Amino acid sequence: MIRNLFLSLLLSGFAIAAEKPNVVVIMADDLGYGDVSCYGANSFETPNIDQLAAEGIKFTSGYCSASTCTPTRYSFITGNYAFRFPGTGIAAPTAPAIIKPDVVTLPDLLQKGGYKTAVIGKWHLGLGGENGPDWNGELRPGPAEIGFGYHFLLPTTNDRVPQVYVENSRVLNLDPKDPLWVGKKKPSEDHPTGITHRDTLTMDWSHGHNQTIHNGISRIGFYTGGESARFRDEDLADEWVKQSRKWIGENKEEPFFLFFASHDIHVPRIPHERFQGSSGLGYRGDCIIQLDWCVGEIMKILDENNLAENTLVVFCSDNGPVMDDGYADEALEKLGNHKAGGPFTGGKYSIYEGGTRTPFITRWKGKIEPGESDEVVCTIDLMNSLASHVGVEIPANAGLDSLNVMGALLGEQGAKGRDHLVQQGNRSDNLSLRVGDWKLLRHNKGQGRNLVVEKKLENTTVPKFQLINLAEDPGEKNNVFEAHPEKGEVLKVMLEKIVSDGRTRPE
Ligand code: NG6
Ligand code: CA
Repeated sequence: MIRNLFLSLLLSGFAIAAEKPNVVVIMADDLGYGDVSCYGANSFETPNIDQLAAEGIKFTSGYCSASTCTPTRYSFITGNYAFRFPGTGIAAPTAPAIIKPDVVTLPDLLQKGGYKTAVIGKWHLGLGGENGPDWNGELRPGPAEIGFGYHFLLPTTNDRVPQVYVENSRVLNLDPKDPLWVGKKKPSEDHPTGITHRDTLTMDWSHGHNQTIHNGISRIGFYTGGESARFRDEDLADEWVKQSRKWIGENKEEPFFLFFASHDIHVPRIPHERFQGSSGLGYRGDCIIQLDWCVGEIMKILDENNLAENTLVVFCSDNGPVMDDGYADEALEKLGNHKAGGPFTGGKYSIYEGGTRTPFITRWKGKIEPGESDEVVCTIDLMNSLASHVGVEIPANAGLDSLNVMGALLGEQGAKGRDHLVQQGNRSDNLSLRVGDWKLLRHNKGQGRNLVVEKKLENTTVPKFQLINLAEDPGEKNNVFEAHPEKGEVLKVMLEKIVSDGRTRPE
């Protein structure tokens, strides 16, 4: 009896020693540094995100690791720079699972640490084996095989087909009598597309995005069937919140990790009717208001369950802003004075700061002292930081580029963020390297993308190498490579070594 008491005291002592907060990572889609009011937007308000920042740490050098979706998400989950792994670029609707079951992931490590894990929202990391997704059967491998105990997904990204939810490896509400077919080729001569039925569209396309039509919007890719499983674009945000409320309610007794992968503000930007017109900036702005609402709801869910004081919330984005990304949704026309990239140059697809430096906020009530931090932190670091914090060891051959910056994420006195960071563009050989205030940009083929985010996307000719002093020139206007040749050379060699070494996390 006494021995048992002693044992249980000892065990509970250990439980206290390894601090295991719940973790909610809210990743926005295509949200720029200047797209929320606490980061300088003044054409509209984002009160919930502002409140999160006021209660936590607002990072001024918070990054995602790439300026498009799939590679950033790949790196967030695996801790590996995506440029090292071919096949991690923007995934097609029929892409097989990009992260194979044998890869050690962030959710794997947290599961090992006793966490319940879930991803709710946009996936865009492929599903299924070599032949791609089996839409009418089991969509494996997928999130379930790489550490997520539960998933409720938009399988690709919503400008790509199909518009169905996937819950625990199956398309939800699918009627076997009406199978879902998804493919790259037009299924029949008379299959309506954004080209043949352009006059029926409720939102016109501007480039690409002119294949199968669903909900009045034409998409990338073709599909037929699965009518009973199809959703309305307007309802996505509500669905993510609803499923999160349910999952958190059911899993709050154990430590949990929720990856809340919002689709806002990716194209097609179709906010719920109640948000339409709310920003004055057209649907792009309205989707930011919708995203802000989601953040407020997640905070409410934590409060309702009395969880705010033992939950670390991380708010981030998967890449920087873009205006016209394939639909005529008036993002550019209604922009006014709004600066989606804040003070930075470039946006989605680019290796300028606007492509990867985004809003980045951490909040943990009662633990994190509210404030602002200029330490460099990146979504790729969450794997090492969280696993280390909860006391789970990372195998030597995993999380190759994930660094432990937990002290910085928690705002601990004197704690440092990264001393260097590689940023990847749309082309995986366009890389930049930030070391302190210095930044080297390498455009391997001399082609950059949309340096000015307030312009239609285009390729721009740029020097192969540029050197920038971010402290003096955050807008990356002055290439000082020739004025500081030694500095430029040092960074060039360092970048080459980072690429050829195959890892940056010390062994
Ligand atoms: C591009 C698409 C763009 C968007 C992007 C992926 C065209 C012309 N452009 O190829 O609309 O879908 O891929 O965005 O098709 S991401 O945020 O998911 O990476
Ligand atoms: Ca994105």
